[in-house]
This record gives sequence, structure tokens and C-alpha cells, in this order.
Amino acid sequence: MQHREAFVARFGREPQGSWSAPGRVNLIGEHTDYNSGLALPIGLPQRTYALAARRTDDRLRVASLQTGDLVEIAIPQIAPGVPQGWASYVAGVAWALRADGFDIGGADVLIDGQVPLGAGLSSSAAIECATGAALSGLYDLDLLADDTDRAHLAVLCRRAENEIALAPTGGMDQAASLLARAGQALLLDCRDGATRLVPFEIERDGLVLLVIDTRAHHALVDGQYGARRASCERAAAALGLPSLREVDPARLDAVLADLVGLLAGDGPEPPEVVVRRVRHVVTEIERVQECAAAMTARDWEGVGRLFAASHASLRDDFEVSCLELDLACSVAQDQGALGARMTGGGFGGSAIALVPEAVAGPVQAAVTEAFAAAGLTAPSIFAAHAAPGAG
Ligand code: GAF
Repeated sequence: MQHREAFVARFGREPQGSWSAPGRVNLIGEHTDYNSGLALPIGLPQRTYALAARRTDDRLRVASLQTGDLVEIAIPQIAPGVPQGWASYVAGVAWALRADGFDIGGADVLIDGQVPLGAGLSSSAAIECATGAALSGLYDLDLLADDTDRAHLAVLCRRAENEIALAPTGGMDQAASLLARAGQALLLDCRDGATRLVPFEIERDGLVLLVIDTRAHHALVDGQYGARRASCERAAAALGLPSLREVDPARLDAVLADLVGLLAGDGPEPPEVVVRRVRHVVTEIERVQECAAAMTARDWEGVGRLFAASHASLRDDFEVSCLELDLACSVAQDQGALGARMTGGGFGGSAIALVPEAVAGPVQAAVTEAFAAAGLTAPSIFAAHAAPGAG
């Protein structure tokens, strides 16, 4: 069924428009956003669609083509944890717009989420940003007009996720979904929100970016993501810094040695664990800078080495990888990928591999075979390119 007919079937009226926003893969810069660091995402070709029409009362009715359910809530009733589940990403955006002073009313919204769910590809940010685009369109807020407005909407979509859906995420995913451009990666500085576009047209150089959705469970509302964030905040506080971004990479060893004494055994983890978390964040921020430079120079082997170093750091120091992600990356590397790494929050979800076109097929086959041999659920593998943000 087409989107328009689906909307009419659910709500008995015509939609006033259709808006959409992409999922993302982060090329490098993981668990850096909530440390005021750097990240380098691209928009994915897979998008989430929001068809919508205004309501004259103060209610939201939201339906999903994926779950088949319909959730109804009065906007003033939206609160932390209410509603629950996927509808919180839609309702949270209405709440955040109101909290920011935008005079929006109710809406009927139909969501078609074509970004794979729970795959670490920002399906929730895509719902938020498509909803933000829809409410902006319905109520003439013009929040897609330019990058400044889009960045503002990204902040509101992040508030929806943090304060209503209660996932303690940084802002990378919403920024990527709203600010992404075709053929470009977005160098995002989470300290001041500044962005710079970095060319990412790998097909010109005979390369393919494979996304390997391991199908291993990934959820940001589980405690592990929040625990990593808390460790970083604890370390920054012990060092007397506003964030780990302020650690001077040239003095990293000395800072880590000091940190052991400053933490002095209090807190939920031993100091040496916190030290490893900090080492990941500080070195990862440097890798983002190096990767942006290598991409600009079209030094793809250099990019591949940085991907591999990032994965090792996330696996060994930050400890957010898992068997499936490690297997996908090592098999891809063995089959000729220039580099492979987990992408997104980790604990499952997806890996990416930068591969010469000629080995894309063999890499896919080898990863699929290795998963079968290990008794794992078959991965879903597709080629991605840098696609545009919400519209
Ligand atoms: C998830 C979060 F939502 C992001 O904010 C970011 O922290 C990422 O994990 C890790 O880089 O996608």
C-alpha cells in the first residue's frame, strides 16, 4: 500500500504532506559526542517517512507501519517516560518544540521507518527528525530553512530522546539526520556545534562502504551506554575539566597517570578501567581529525588504518564491541577490506567496512559464511553512500 492510502486508512482523512529523515552511519568518532568531541557521520540512503496532518485539538495520534499500532496522547500529557516505546520519539519532539516556545497544535502522524531497527543506524533519530520536519512543515516553523535552523531542530530532537524517551545519548545522530549532505561526510564538533563537510565520494576511487548489520541486539536505554557516559563524566570531574575534550592529547600519558591517583578507589569501577575509557575518547577524537584529513587527500588506505585502530580502541579500551562485531570486522579485513569497525553505540548493531569494489562480493560472502559457521543469526549486508538529510 502506498503511504497516502495507508494514512487515509488509519486516520480517515488526507495527509497534508510527507517528510523524511535518514538513518546514519558514523564513519569514525564513537562515544565522543557526549564528551564534547568530534564525530564524522554520513546520512544513509534508508529513510524514515512521516506523513502528517494538523488536528484542531491538542492531541497527537501516531501510527506505525512497522508495529501496526496506533498511540494517542494529549500533548500536555507527554512527560519523561510517557508514552513509552517508539511513540516516545514522535511525542518527545512535539513536547520539545513546545518546551522551546513553538506554538504547535496536535497532529495525526503516520511513520514508515525504513531504517533497520535496533541496528545501531539511528532509527530512533530518524523518527525524531522526520517528525520534527513534519511538525515544522505543518505549523510553518521553517526549521529546515538553513543549517542554523536544522542544528536548532537537532538539539530539540535530542531533548526528545534524552528527556522523554530517557536515552542518555549525545547529539550526533540527530545532527547527522538533519545536516547530512549527499556525497559528503559531516565533521561535527560537539563542543560548539560547528560543522564542516568532508568529501566522501568513494565510488570515484573504486571503493564501496559495506554496512554489516550483525542482528545482535542493540538498545541505548540499556544501562551499558549510560555507564560509559558516567565513567567519562567521572573522569572529567576528577581532572577538573568540563569534558574529556579538554584533555591535551600530547600529555595523555601524564594525565592518565594523574587520574589514577585522583580517582583513588571511589566510584563503581577501578581507576584502571576509567583510565582505559579516557584513553579511548582522547585518541578517538584525534583519529577523527586524522581521518577527515585522509579523506580530503583521498588517502583511503590511511582511512582504513584509522577505522581498524578505532575498532581496536572501542573493543579493548572502551569495551563496547561484542563477538559479532569483532567477527564481522576481522573477516572483512582478512578478505581485503582497507579497514572495518563497529559503528554507533555498540553492544551489537552494525559494523562498516571500506572495501575495493572487486572484493565487496567476497567480503559479503565470507562474513555471511563465518556467521553461519559460528552458529550466529545471518547478518544483513548492504552498500551505503552518503545521502542527504531531512526534507
Ligand atoms: C549512539 C548515540 F545515540 C550517539 O549519541 C553516540 O554517542 C553513539 O551512540 C556513539 O558514538 O548512536
